[in-house]
Amino acid sequence: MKLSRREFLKGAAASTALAAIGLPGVAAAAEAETKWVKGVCRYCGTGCGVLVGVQNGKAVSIKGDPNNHNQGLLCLKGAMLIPVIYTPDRILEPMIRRNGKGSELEKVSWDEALDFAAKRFRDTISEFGPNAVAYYGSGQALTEESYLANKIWKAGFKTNNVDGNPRLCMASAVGGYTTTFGKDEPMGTYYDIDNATCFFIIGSNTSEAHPVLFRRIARRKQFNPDVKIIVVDPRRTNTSRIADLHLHFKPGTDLALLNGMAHVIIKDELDDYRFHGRHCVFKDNDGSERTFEDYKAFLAEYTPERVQEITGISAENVVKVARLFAESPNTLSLWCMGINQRSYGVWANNLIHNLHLLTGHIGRLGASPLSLTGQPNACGGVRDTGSLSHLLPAGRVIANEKHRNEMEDFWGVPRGTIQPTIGHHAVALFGAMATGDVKAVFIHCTNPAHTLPNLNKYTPGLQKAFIVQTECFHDAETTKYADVLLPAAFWCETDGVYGCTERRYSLTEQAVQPSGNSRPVVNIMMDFAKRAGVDPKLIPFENAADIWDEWRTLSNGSPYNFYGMTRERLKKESGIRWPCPTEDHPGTVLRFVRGEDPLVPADHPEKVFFYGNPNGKANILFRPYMPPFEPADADYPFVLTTGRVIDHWHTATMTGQVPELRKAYPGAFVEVNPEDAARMDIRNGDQVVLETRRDKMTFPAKVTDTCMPGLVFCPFFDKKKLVNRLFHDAVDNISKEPEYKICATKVYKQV
Ligand code: MGD
Ligand code: MGD
Ligand code: SF4
Repeated sequence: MKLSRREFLKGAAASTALAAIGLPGVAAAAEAETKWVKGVCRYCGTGCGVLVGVQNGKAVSIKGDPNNHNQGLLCLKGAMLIPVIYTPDRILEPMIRRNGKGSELEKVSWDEALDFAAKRFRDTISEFGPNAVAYYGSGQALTEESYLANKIWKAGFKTNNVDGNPRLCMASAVGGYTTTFGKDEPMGTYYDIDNATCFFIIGSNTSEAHPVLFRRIARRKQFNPDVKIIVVDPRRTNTSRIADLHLHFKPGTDLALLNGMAHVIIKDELDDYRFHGRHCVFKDNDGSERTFEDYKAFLAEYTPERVQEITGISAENVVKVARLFAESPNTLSLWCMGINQRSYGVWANNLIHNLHLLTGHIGRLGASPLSLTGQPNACGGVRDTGSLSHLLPAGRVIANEKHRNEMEDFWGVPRGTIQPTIGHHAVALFGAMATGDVKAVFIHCTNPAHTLPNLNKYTPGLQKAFIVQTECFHDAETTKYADVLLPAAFWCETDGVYGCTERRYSLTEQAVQPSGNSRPVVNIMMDFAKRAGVDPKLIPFENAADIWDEWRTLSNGSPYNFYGMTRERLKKESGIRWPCPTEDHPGTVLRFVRGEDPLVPADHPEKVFFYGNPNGKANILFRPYMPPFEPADADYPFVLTTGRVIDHWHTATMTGQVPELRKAYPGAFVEVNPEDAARMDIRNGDQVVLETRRDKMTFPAKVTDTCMPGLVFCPFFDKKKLVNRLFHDAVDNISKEPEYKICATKVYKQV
């Protein structure tokens, strides 16, 4: 049955309204005895507020928080969180492998496990120096955990080998914001969705990856049919089904399209000369200043016809999309991994910003370049706390001596404690483990044995290095390599802050006691660090609330100021957006805008002030088109792309525990276009081989027009089919984020 777009919109708008029907429900009679505890959904960067229902000390139900931005709504994953807490797969006791890799994990006491782990770290540092140890963290860890780990490793162990999975995810967005605006994090918020008149959705399958936001977009369209939705994606997804214009194009060619749009906008005089003349500086790729005329000359080659040749998008549609973008009263760009996970991901981010700066679609409600964050706390926990190998908290960088000194003074350690050289980024870290340069790693809240690119190359590192891992579920692939496995309290069994896409920080309060012998990770880390020789003065905390207070104080005076968000306030309110410098400040909707953002002086002569750069202006950067690292060729004629499905979270260690979600997607598959399938005599369910330059694997075929001809798609949730074994490990030169979206492959039917 084919649905009309109108019918689809209605369905799309309704499909995520699960909280309203109470899932899983609380019996009406028991409702009165239920205590509701406020928190945030454990899964995606949408950051929906939740209320956890507790009876007799047990979490029994969940519903959307009506006071948070999601207005009481949750998607199916969020609504099904409760059974994940109590799955029999939970790790309930500390364990060690006394006789090395390959031996059995044995249950031991906390003392024995922590002493075993700490001794190995202490011995490694004294024999090989601090850079022989590392921390590999997560955009799903609580803010307090990431801030603490960053401090322990950089100032305590004195190594900058602190990185994590946001490197696989948001690093290109960070690179984009910092190279264009001087500081990371978006200026926009979810209110932009309610005010946009044109959505430019590029490289984001919002309907599956950010379902509650997708519902908000669909509703905006449903009630305002003149609002235009443009989707730029080589796949026909549920997101593209609500689009007025879907550009189904050759993967990896976005840079040409984005430059082509800028070309048309300037040629048709649709640029906002007044805006970019006052607020922007044009810069060549080498950083040198250029003029608007130089920019025009740079764009000259990106004619609609040339863009058509590169991308496969008709010249007519290149003109159409450029005009829609520029002429709409308020254009909102939303993007995610189709842009970030690319060998030129930072450049692609810059080119989206260029379009907003050129047209002046920025600094008003509904007009913004809003990068969608994937994980629930990649923004608040990792980007803002600077828990990556080249960063320090609140927008500081390792390479800047003044920044290092500021942090040394704040943390009370001697000047020179923080190393001046950056540490290993994620992919390089696992390479250094394989060569033996890094010998002991603390892995927290991430599953790299499943999610790193080119797995055959990097699992030897996990096999060789000493691994201390905090986890909740035995199912995680990385536990196979753990020498010490530490059971972590899960989600509402502990308390901490998550910061989502829109600079909003929300607190999850502890609702129930940790299962079995699991413990809050901040306590595990502090105990471990002290045993491993870190000066206890560096860790003067009792709990997460103390750590939050230190971090909040540190943010004061910085461009990430959230000093006004006390723990008490976060308990009362359902999320606050920074900047929020004082306890009576309501938080900021429009960043960089006078009268809205408290960091813009009230008497500043300009309405918009990009204070992230010293000159107060944003950069319009000249970024030429570059092809992906491994395009299809005569030997490997298909492009393989990977990504998500709505019902599973990453490696399915959590969603896989819920029968309803598991049944929706029991295993991985490969999507093949009907034309390609007919040529190769492939039918639904046939076993199809994907063979790349790294490895080959078989998957059941799903014949569907989702992919354009020449493209195949595999989800990566299935640990029985580790599709990342097929992928290369090329990374973006600036952000070091891997290109998970494009690799060349052969496709054939298994005989
Ligand atoms: P993906 O499926 O990775 O999801 O959210 P998304 O980025 O929206 O890929 C996005 C889209 O990029 C796909 O539709 C793909 O076809 C398209 N794409 C591929 N190549 C190109 C290209 O060259 N150009 C363009 N323009 N598009 C391309 C990711 C986000 O989701 C993240 S980062 C995380 S961490 C969360 N994970 C997650 C999850 O695991 N499951 C679910 N259900 N939701 C999640 N939400 C978050
Ligand atoms: P997750 O399944 O989210 O995947 O990669 P990972 O972070 O490796 O891993 C989280 C782990 O933490 C799980 O093992 C979970 O059981 C555990 N966990 C859950 N809750 C807790 C807790 O409270 N405490 C502790 N200690 N542990 C907990 C995600 C990564 O994958 C990301 S973010 C991206 S964007 C990349 N996307 C991507 C892609 O698009 N394609 C391909 N092919 N690969 C990709 N890999 C990357
Ligand atoms: Fe959770 Fe994301 Fe679903 Fe909201 S949209 S309920 S944050 S998974």
